[in-house]
Amino acid sequence: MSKATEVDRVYAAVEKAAALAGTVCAGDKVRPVLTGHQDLLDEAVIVFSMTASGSHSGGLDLSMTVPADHVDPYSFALSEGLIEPTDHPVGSVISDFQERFPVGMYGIDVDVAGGFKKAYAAFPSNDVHDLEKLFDLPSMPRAAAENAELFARYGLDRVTGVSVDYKRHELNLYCDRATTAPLESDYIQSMLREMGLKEAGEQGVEFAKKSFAIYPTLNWDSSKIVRICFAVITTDPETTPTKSEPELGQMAQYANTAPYAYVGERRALVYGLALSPEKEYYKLGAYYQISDYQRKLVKAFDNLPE
Ligand code: GPP
Ligand code: MG
Repeated sequence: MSKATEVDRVYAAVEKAAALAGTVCAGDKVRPVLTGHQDLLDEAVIVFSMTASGSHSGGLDLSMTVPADHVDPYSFALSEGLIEPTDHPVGSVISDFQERFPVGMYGIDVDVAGGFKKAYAAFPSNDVHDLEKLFDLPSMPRAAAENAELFARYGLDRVTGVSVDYKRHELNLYCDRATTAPLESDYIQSMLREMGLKEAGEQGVEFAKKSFAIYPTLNWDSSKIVRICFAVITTDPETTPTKSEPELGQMAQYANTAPYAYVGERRALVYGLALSPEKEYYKLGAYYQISDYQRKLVKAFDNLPE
């Protein structure tokens, strides 16, 4: 397929996912990102993630992987005028990371209605890093080091990478589980309590037990943990973190109809249960394109005993 056709192919899928998620897709925000990465579109891992929301659409994000030898997503966004330069440390995380660590992969994230939103930087996959190493980055929120002991006690001290949200001024620490063994209910609830976050309901706990990744969100304003997300990877559209409507219905429709490009296989889905001090909400990402890495994860985690 020609490069222009590749952009149109992915853009059409983004529009379809946006309509399903009940949000608009702004061509002038999404197309520059696709065009700027057009050579990568056939190979990239691409996810369309919706946020389930009580009253209205919580929006849709497009995320795609960007190889480490490509211009990083933050530099790309600056050079394309998709974001303004800033003095806030949020603007230095990716360059601090690059200066000190090998990069396995970047990721770029666009709110399809609002524009460029996040950059991801991941360590090489055979090189999961101790959280401690990140404390040396001058741009790290102090909340990372201040919660180090707590993170270590709950096994959240080995990170695969970080994401930086330039709109919300937040940083996520992605912690993959080293095992597929289900988490214990007590572990989940006491972690939430100690972090000052809302405790999960019964359905939420059952869901969180099957997490393949857990990621806390920090900001630069306080040492408190902003929220945590339990993520479950599956091909089963019934694996929902809630039974409440209308979120359940929104997620079921999305899980069963979101566009995806790997014909003949089941759709790979990542459900998220996010808990802040006051509220819980749900996310659902449908992989539009996957790699063998996601296939392996799905296989490992989908076959967990109930
Ligand atoms: C998790 O963050 C999303 C990803 C890891 C998508 C990455 C996929 C790529 C193909 C790069 P989130 O969106 O749940 O976090 P938050 O809502 O805190 O921004
Ligand atoms: Mg997202």
